[in-house]
Amino acid sequence: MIKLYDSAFSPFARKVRMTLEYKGLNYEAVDGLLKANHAALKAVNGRVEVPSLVDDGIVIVNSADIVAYLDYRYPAKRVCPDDPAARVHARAWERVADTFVDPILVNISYWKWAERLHSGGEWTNSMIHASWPSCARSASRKTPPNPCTNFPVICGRS
Ligand SMILES: N[C@@H](CCC(=O)N[C@@H](CS)C(=O)NCC(=O)O)C(=O)O
Repeated sequence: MIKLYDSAFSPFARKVRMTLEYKGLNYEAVDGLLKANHAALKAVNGRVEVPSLVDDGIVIVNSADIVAYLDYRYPAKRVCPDDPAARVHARAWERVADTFVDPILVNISYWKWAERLHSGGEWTNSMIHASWPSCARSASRKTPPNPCTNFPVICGRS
């Protein structure tokens, strides 16, 4: 059975969870950031980061690599398009989400809720401004029809 070192607070782990669920794969999720699971996670990933995935003795770390592995190993219901141009487009969106969109969402949701100092406000505004050129570039790229348009969240279409 696939084992996912997960965390409800991690947007990277959420990306992997969404991929597993979209593909209908059975998996066991453990909260990798719980103190009780620290040693187990460290044994598979020296950086002690989620998401980390173990499948049939293979350890994969880093969300983009995990998604790419799952698409290759379980090709039914692919999340990344086969067409080369569409693939480049999808990866560009993934990078924008990983570097800008998710940190902004985390900052204005979890940390705001947890009343962390510096959440929301200036930091969020500066991130939104910094991310704008990348978002605009990704949105304006011409891309061929995408085979997974029926999965709006991953492909960014509705
Ligand atoms: N580039 C990595 C980033 C993973 C990452 O930053 N994970 C964070 C949670 S979002 C983590 O595990 N941090 C360890 C900690 O908080 O102790 C990926 O895409 O998977």
